[in-house]
Amino acid sequence: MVDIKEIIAAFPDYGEVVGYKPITAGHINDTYVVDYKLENGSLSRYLLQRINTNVFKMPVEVMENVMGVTAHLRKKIEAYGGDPERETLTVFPAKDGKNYHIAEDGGFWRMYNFVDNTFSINELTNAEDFRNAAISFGNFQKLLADYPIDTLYETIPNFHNTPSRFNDFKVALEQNLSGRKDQAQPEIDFVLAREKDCGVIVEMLEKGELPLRVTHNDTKLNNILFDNENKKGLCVVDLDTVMPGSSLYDFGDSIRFGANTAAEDEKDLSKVSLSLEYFKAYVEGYLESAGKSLTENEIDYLPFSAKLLTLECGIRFLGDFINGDVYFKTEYPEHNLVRARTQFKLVEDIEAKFDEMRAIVNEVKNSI
Ligand code: GN1
Ligand code: MG
Repeated sequence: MVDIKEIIAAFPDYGEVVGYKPITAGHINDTYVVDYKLENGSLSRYLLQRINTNVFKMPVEVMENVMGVTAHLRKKIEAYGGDPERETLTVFPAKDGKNYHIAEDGGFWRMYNFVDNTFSINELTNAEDFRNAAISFGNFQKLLADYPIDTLYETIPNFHNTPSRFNDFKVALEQNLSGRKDQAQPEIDFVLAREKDCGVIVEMLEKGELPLRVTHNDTKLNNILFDNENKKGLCVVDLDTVMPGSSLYDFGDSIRFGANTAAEDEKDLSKVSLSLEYFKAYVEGYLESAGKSLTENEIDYLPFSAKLLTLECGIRFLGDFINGDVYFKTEYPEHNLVRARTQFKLVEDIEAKFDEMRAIVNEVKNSI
């Protein structure tokens, strides 16, 4: 067990520590909220996170990316008259001046501001919230459009390289480290039947048919903080995977998570489907905010990206199940298999609705 007090002590004494608690957010890092009482009696809240170094093997470079990206965003936000303290994350260095602290057990920690008066969404109840999410991620992409892409470290190589994910999956099958391969034969067959889809985006990037951009790469709906006051997207968080990539990665992953009519780990597959209403709202918000900077191909492949990113995530969940749950946090033994099934059900539904999705993109494209 880590001694959180010791970790907190490595960061500046903002005031008296009056409380700290873990929050369950994300499948990778560990996050705590720390409350300080300041000298003037007011409370100030910070976010303390342990970066999962099994996943992020280059945590120092992750922090360099985060520092660079947040500095860039801060300047842009100031320029348009926004509030950089709330509209992007701020890293608070440790007492030794580094932007991280390595604990005795090797744990890699960092401190962020906690953006007050915000909420996050795990499951949508209306299309308007999703439209706002699209505007946030679209703006995020626009604000980073002139970021010097060559200065970004590729902190997880081949993160959205689906053929490389497919190969990892085949290795997992061969090794069958968990011995659970037999429990997942229909799901394995589902993946193997879709091998040829895997290379589409990567090959277009290689051929220059899609531009390389600075992308977020983990555009789950709950990686946006919404403003309590106006209910609009305020701050894009979870910047650890900001890397060079395709805009389609960000669009596709948003749809995978947000336009699913059920949770990412819903067991009842009859509840899992692609909401065309939510899809349309996201396309509208995204094209409204980022549309003018996108190429024809980037727009035309939006529906395909939803399918591919959902397939890819399912491949990763299933691979992790077969590897013995070594990557994603799980709450019960079959959790990764359940997540994979959900993704594959969604892929199937996207395949069934593909023409309608294309029609929606064309309709929205022609209206902007
Ligand atoms: C992980 O940490 P979190 O929950 O934001 C994963 C994403 C997956 C996602 C699936 C670094 O994101 O790639 O899409 O789970 N992050 C990493 O829910 O692998
Ligand atoms: Mg993440």
